[in-house]
Amino acid sequence: MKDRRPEGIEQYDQPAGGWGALKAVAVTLAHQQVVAQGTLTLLKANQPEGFDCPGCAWPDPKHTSSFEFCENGAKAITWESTAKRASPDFFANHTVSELWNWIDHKLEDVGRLTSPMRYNSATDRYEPIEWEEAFSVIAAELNKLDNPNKAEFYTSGRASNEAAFLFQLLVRAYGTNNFPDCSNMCHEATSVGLPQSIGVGKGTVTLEDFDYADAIFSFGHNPGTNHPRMMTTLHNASRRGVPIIAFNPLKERALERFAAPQNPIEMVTLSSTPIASAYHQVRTGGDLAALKGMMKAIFERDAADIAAGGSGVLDRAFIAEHTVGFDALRADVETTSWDQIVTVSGLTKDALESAADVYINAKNVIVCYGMGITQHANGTGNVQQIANLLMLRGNLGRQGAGIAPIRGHSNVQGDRTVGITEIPNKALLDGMERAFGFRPTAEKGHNAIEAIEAIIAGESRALICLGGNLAVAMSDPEATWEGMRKLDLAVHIATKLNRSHLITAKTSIVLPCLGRTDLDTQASGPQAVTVEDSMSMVHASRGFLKPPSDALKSEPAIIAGIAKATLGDRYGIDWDGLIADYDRIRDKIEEVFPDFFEFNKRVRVRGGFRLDVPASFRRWNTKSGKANFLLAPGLDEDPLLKSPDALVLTTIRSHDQYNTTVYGLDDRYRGVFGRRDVIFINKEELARRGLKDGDLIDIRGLVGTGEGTHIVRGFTAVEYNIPNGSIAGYYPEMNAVLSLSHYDRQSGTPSYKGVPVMVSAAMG
Ligand SMILES: Nc1nc2c(c(=O)[nH]1)N[C@H]1C(S)=C(S)[C@@H](COP(=O)(O)OP(=O)(O)OC[C@H]3O[C@@H](n4cnc5c(=O)[nH]c(N)nc54)[C@H](O)[C@@H]3O)O[C@H]1N2
Ligand SMILES: Nc1nc2c(c(=O)[nH]1)N[C@H]1C(S)=C(S)[C@@H](COP(=O)(O)OP(=O)(O)OC[C@H]3O[C@@H](n4cnc5c(=O)[nH]c(N)nc54)[C@H](O)[C@@H]3O)O[C@H]1N2
Ligand SMILES: [Mo]
Repeated sequence: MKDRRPEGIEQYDQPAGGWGALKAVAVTLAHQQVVAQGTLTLLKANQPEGFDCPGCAWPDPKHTSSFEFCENGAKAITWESTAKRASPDFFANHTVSELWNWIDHKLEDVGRLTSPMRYNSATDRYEPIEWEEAFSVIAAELNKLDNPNKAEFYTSGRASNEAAFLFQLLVRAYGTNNFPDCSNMCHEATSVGLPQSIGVGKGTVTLEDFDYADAIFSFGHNPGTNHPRMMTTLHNASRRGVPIIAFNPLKERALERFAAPQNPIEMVTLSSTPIASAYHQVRTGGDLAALKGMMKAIFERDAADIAAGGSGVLDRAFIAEHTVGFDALRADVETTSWDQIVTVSGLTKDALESAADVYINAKNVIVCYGMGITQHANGTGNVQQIANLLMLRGNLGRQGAGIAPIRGHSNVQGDRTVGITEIPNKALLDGMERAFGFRPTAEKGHNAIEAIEAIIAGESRALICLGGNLAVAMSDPEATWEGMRKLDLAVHIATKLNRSHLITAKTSIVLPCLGRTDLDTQASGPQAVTVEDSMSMVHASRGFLKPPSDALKSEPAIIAGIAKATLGDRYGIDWDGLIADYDRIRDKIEEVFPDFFEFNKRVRVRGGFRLDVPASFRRWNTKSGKANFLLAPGLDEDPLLKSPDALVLTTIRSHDQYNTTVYGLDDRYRGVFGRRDVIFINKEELARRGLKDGDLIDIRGLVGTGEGTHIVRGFTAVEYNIPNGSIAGYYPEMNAVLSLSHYDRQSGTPSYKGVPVMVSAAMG
């Protein structure tokens, strides 16, 4: 049986976690040559005196007494603390044209960057440059622009609060709000959708709430791979008998069965705990229909209960006191037919009714969700329907209940909190004026899509990236890369080499920075930075490893260097003073954002502190002063998906990658080994096209003409358990079929998980 499958494709029968996870870590440590130092490093991750793991934004338990084992956290840490180096010698030996042909995995695997480098087009190589010279070249280019809105300033979510705050200070003092950031590609539908619904763009639950939940729903996220520490929470909930209901087109292994590496009995007996009590394989893009189906069933149960003399199943007191818009929502849901709901969601009425029953029978419900919900043309609508579902039974603002968007990058939420936004509100502008004596422009700036559009149009001339790999993370690389090559200035503050650095502009500079695990020493001594997790807990992070090279600077120091060279003494900002002691940066953060009161004091308390999330206390910062039931008319997430031959492609992460960072070519839990050039598709859809398991196929995106060609050729079709109409492939390889024009109009989030495509046998 096994040898009839395509090469590298196997059935994976083990639970997630367990010995497989420990083995994977041992292999990673050895490969990165950090065995002794690495193991020690892992023990300090997410400990009160240690550093914040750069792996994800899942919170730490309050009483971190034991080491929380996490396979993918270990990979993220090891990848950063590697003994390998991308030194000037390396760049002398390889032209940029040569490096361009390397796969993404190999580029980052060269190791940590050790010296500032500038691209020389005559030699086609990156060559060393002194820091001060780099800063003055950047300053000259920025000051050459006749309008500050011609520069784009990208933030990836690993930047600390201190780095992000200084970055926004630099950019606002320079004079623009062009803040494309990774959140625009990620949870922006949350940041835009939830303020309208409940008055705050953040989750309402804390980690402790999971101990009091009576049911947990999981929509479109894959914690076994992307937030492995969440498995401890789900594992404990499952053992308490709490139903966990998953909605996901793919049967993700960790949501099915998980063996906790912390649990000696499960490890020794090779046993595991079932996680999801019900697994609904919703069609890609079918969540809006599934959510409306659940609500429809709830309304039907409610009517039946009242007819039988009961008091109904809704929390009518909550709805009356705390919400507006209930009647309109009910009308919208009741006029949607079961036929439509079943067709679009791909789930039976029975399945949706049983999910509704679990919801109704639980006193306290938490709904968790991830990219399967947000990265759709109606991502904002999806998020708001989740809020509606919770509001029906008052599952907001009380213990054990609430909404839990599971954030991606370890500080993506904090970066937004401290001012990375293209639409500054009055409080932010007032705060900046109070703290720095100047009022920044209020003019709306660019988000990620708008920034790329402006770059392609030739309107934006400079791009400065605080981390990340924007060119690869974005849709439509063909069009994006061509645009970026026309820039006058591209600057990347980075730990490792990636493809974005190889897309050279007239002037291209790579500035190597310290990572989370590295010791950061400034004039006043060793520094700590702070981060905010998915549940609004702010805490300190202190690296302790000897930096990979003496030439490295911290992100705050690099930003200050660019600022001093570019702005001189504009507004009298004491950049050197801020860098000498990060407490001073935190004092400024507190001045701008009063929620950070007594910042330096509170962050020194073990475990840190929680920022105020008004909706957690039933305070609704909305225009109506109440929580709003909001409508998402219709069911079709996207009319573009309607073509009869179209399949809906969703782009997913393997178990061996961190966004565009590809640690290795395996995806253990999905049974894929040594390759990523695969498309998951079911037997029926294969047969319908005269194809079979292992055939080579071409995938053509159906949105957007006149941009890139939107074709990926010669990938291998892998027969997989996935609903009709849905297929899946890996990000970033599949970004080539995506159009830049295909995104959620409300939030700007690209539709990475709902891409209409045609699939056919590979040509030639
Ligand atoms: N190891 C590791 N950790 C990470 C990351 C990483 O790449 N690697 N990335 C970090 C970042 S920035 C982020 S944002 C998070 C991402 O974490 P997740 O939110 O888990 O993101 P994905 O893996 O892209 O997709 C999540 C799930 O959505 C499902 N899905 C796809 N389409 C649909 C749909 O239409 N409906 C539903 N209901 N489900 C769907 C997929 O099958 C997959 O299981 O993880 C963070 N943590
Ligand atoms: N098709 C498709 N596209 C997607 C997604 C998808 O699901 N499908 N997901 C989207 C999502 S959720 C996100 S968040 C984006 C991610 O987009 P980005 O955040 O831009 O990308 P990353 O891959 O996380 O960035 C990796 C690079 O960050 C740099 N780096 C690592 N650590 C540090 C550090 O400490 N400091 C600095 N300065 N640099 C560092 C390294 O050079 C590394 O190469 O991609 C988006 N793109
Ligand atoms: Mo993300």
